[in-house]
Amino acid sequence: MVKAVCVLKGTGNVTGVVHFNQDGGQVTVKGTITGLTDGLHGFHIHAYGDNTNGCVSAGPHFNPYGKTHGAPEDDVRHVGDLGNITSKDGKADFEIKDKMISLEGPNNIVGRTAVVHEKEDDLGKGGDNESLVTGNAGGRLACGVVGICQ
Ligand SMILES: [Cu+2]
Ligand SMILES: [Zn+2]
Repeated sequence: MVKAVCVLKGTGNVTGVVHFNQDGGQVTVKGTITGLTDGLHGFHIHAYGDNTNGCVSAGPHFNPYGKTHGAPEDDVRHVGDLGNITSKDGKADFEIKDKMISLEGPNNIVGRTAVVHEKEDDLGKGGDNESLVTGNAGGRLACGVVGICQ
């Protein structure tokens, strides 16, 4: 089984660790992120493993097929669209099972950046142009490059 991990950091007090385990055509994404305001926060894989100028250097959502932004369960979505995570009492414990991201092949997210956002991702249903690009999820609070582990 291929496994990867990502440590998220930013300029504020949001930090976290996210594990990715591939099992056949599905990847389980399991993580804990602390320091978020309570409620929903967009969580995506962005295209580049570059954090030289902070999380903004990671570029747009990972989108190898040139689709518009969507929900994880949509056929039309960016590969990197993992939806929202929910924080409660300053802590987000989450588990996402996704059939589009992969730890190998064309949809490989290894070497790319996981980002948690300031606001809720509207999943492409916000009715404006930005919704179809970023889901209006706002600023990038913390991020980290996804790397292979044992
Ligand atoms: Cu994002
Ligand atoms: Zn997207």
